[in-house]
Order: sequence, then structure tokens, then C-alpha cells
Amino acid sequence: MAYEIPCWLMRGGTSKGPFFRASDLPQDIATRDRVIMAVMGTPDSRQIDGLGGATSLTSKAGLLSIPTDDEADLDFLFAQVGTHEAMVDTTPNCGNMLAAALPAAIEMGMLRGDRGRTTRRVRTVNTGVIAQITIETPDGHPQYDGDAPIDGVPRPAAPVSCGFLDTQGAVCGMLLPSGNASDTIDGIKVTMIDNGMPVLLVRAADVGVTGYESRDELNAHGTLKARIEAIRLQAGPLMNLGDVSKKPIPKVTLVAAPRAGGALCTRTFIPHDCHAAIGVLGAVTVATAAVMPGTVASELAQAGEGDTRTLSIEHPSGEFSVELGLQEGRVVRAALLRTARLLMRGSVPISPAIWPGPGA
Ligand code: NQM
Repeated sequence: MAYEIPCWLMRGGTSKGPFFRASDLPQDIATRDRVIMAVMGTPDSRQIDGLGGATSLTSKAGLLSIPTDDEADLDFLFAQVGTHEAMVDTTPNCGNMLAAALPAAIEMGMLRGDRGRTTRRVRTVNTGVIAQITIETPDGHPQYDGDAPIDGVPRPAAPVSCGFLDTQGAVCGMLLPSGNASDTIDGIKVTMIDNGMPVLLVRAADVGVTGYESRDELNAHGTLKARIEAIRLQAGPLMNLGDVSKKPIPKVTLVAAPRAGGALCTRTFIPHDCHAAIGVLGAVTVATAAVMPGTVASELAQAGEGDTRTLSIEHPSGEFSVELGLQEGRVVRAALLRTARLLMRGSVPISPAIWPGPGA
């Protein structure tokens, strides 16, 4: 008989995927990753034999546990799962899936919600980044219905407020891993930066596009993709990420002047396909570059003034507002709004050939 793993399928922001209690999965990492791939239907570009949605934004999983220290209330391990490629990567952060972690933990009975609103510190185990998350819990249980709209999700829902501190260099070790606000790779001026997500910024005009194209147009642009991938591969070691040929980071964001009243217009490759919107920590990192002198983003951005600024980052399906807190010109805090929803709860049967279950 197949062993059945308890599972909560969640949408977090503009991503979705199954959430598990980490203790319900194999503790050995190689077996755990085989189980996660089997659940998602990986490797297969259609993920027809699993829960994965055949795109990188819908091929993600979350593993939750209660920390043993008191730095955080909940530990969230994010797994980016390959579609056609047999890969489970726990190196990057994902601010979208993070938005679903607290409601999922309450659904699982791992944490109790407060009456009204619940605020907890959620640590992304991948990098140690801690976020303060607040959700609506009128009777102690997550409420998903609400009127907060986010671009990239068709219906408004209850707000999930996310506050981040100390995200600088979360993955690369330094905010500007090369030590410079801009560098030149293949004759193109770039900015390599990590304020929670490693991002390689390139002016769209420098690679022959406007930066206002649709996602489909950019996804069909083979020569553009080859050109930015060549730059990305050279940026990997300069960003302390080593060989990134099989890694989903750094992301590549093409930037252009805003044209819808925002701070900056973006098209983000994650890393090979154009994002329908922009990732959460990706947006925080791009907004940070926009307020830093000398980056390729600041030259084009309407970045505002003062120690608290809200930057609207334009993307293919709308905009993403990020509030930045600065101290002496440095970004020290970021806050933003997401929504999340429980899509299904149940259990996933696992072939005994992959994992016979605990204690078997
Ligand atoms: O940047 C997509 C997403 C993400 C990651 C990606 C994310 C983030 O939209 O924090 O959320 O950049 O691959 O979920």
C-alpha cells in the first residue's frame, strides 16, 4: 500500500504549491527530494503525473517546522522544483510562497492563530531571512476572503502583510557582491545586487528591446534570451554563486523608465522565462537598486525622496508596490502586501518504490 503524506495545497501571492510538515517527509535529503519530485511529477515538462503546474511559479513546495530557538516562530524551507529537469533547489528565497506559510501552519495545527489578526516571525530556512507576517484570523482561523487586490491574481483576497529586515546579501553574502554598483559584462553595463534575491539588472535598451514588450513577445525572443543567459552565466561567479547554468538564480531583470506612473518598468527572467509579474524579494531587490546611486536602475527610475518611500515596480501584468525604509541612504527595511489561499487539503500517496513511509 502506498504511504500517504498529509498535504496542504496553497496559493502564496502569484505562486502556488503543496505545503508539508517537514516531519512528515523523509529526513534524508536525497530521499526527501525524490519524494518531492514524485509529488510534483518531475522530471516532465508537463508534470502530468503530479501536482506541479508545469511552470516555475507553480512548481514550488514549502516545508514547515517549529524552530527550536526563539529567533522565529515558524521555519519555512522553500523548495524550487524543476519541471523538465530532475532538480530540487533550496538555495533561493521565495517571498510569494512565504506569504502562504503562516496560514498553512495554522491549518496544519502547528501554530494557533490569535483572535482578529495573527502576527508571527517566519524564518526562511534557505537563507535565514526572517519576515514578520500578519494575516487576518477573525476567530483564530485564517480568513482568505477579502478585498486586497494584487496584480497577477484575478480576485482580491485577505491581505498578508510582509515585513523584511536584514535581507542584504541574503544569498550572495553582500548587497553588491562584486563590490560595485555597476560592472560591464560582454560590453553591457549591468548591476549585480542581492537584497533578498540575487538579481542581475540590465537596461532593456542595451540588449535591443524597449522593456515594454509583453511576456509572450519576450519569451519568443530566442536571440535576446541567449544573450542575457550568456551574461548571467558570467555573473554567477562574480555574485559568489559559482556555476549557475543549472541554478534558478540570479534572476535577470530588464529595466526601462516607468511609463504607468510607477518608479521603474521591469521584465524579469526567472531565469529563462519571463515572469508574468515579478517575485517578491526580486521586487525588493530591484526597488533597492532603484534608490542606490550608480546602478543601472537608478539612472532610469523615479525613486522619490525621504527615508520612507513606496516604489511601484511596473511589470508585465501591473505593478508591485514595495515600501522601503532607509537609514543614511541605506535600505534597512522593506514592507509589502501579498494575499494567500488554501486551495485543497488532503494527502498524497507515494509509490513504495520511491519511499515506503516512515519506519518501513
Ligand atoms: O522573488 C519567482 C515568485 C518568485 C520568487 C522567481 C519570489 C521572490 O514570483 O521572492 O517570490 O523569481 O522565481 O514566486
